[in-house]
Amino acid sequence: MKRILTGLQPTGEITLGNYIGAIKQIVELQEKYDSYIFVADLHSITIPKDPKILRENIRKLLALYLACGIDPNKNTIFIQSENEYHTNVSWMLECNTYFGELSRMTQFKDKSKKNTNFSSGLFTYPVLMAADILIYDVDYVPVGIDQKQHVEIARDIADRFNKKYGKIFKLPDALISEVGTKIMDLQDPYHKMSKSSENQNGVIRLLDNIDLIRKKIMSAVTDSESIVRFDPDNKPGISNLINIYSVFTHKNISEIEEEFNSCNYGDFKKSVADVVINEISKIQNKYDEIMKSNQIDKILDDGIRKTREIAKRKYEAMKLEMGLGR
Ligand code: ATP
Ligand code: LTN
Repeated sequence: MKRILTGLQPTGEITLGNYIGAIKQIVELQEKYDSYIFVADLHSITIPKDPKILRENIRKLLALYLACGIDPNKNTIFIQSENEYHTNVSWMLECNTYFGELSRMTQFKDKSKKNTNFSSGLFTYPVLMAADILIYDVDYVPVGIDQKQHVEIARDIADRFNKKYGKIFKLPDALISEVGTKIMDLQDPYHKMSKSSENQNGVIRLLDNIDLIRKKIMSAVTDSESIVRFDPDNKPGISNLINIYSVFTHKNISEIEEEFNSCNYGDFKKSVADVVINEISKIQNKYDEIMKSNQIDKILDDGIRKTREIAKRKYEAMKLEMGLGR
């Protein structure tokens, strides 16, 4: 069985973008792959975090994984920092990664621009991500398009390492979902909807109050043409809503354009809000139940036991080939 792995950062409550770009994909893929999903808490501290909030976010994210349909019987679920081999392996890979290639990462360029005093972790972040992936001999890494470059560098690092030290790693491929790959901010449809966005009105969070979700969709930025037509360059707001509607209804773009061809934007937005709310309210109900139960700890104990064993084997194999230790 082919293996997939992905992780989300506990940087805040997850958004509709994360749900569509990452979680929904895993829920489909878990049926036919050996699936690993984790909470990338070590990645989240590349930008300083309040410890108390971080710990709460880790738990919330895990509960949301389950509430969104990630099945613990079909997935190995764990927290990155509980598996110390990830950082060990990351260091060994870092010593086989060039400064130049990390400097070309667009996410690093964007995030470092926002903060002049950024940590070196922000720079080496893709190497830790490569360790997360390469430890498990993963075939595919389901991610949104913004992470594609990081999966590609993981592949380059693996290939270089294999050529230098012998075949230790499997070369992974990114798996990008076709529809709704990039959900845009509702107030600023030129930028992706992001957990850490400053303007709350453009971002739908899975735990937002249902009335607030409707309000955010109804006030999404559109254009003056008043025709529901998919044209991301000229009509990014409406195209984004079409994308969202398409994901939740499984209708394709031309079917949607036809369905709303004589509707105004208000009617279209109402339909978008209805389908989004229908799905999110089910998730919220499950989330409340999960938070009240103690199932998360049991799942994590199983996950860490299994992943530590796998990671230790890879780490030992790397050490041997690299001449480290006795
Ligand atoms: P941050 O604001 O902290 O950078 P983020 O919302 O961009 O967070 P990540 O934790 O970086 O989210 O990403 C988690 C997963 O969700 C990744 O696979 C990423 O590609 C996907 N993702 C994030 N934002 C979107 C989006 N707007 N549309 C589709 N997929 C997304
Ligand atoms: N960098 C990713 C989170 C992440 C990840 C991974 C995704 C860390 N390690 C390994 C896939 C595979 C992000 O910010 N979304």
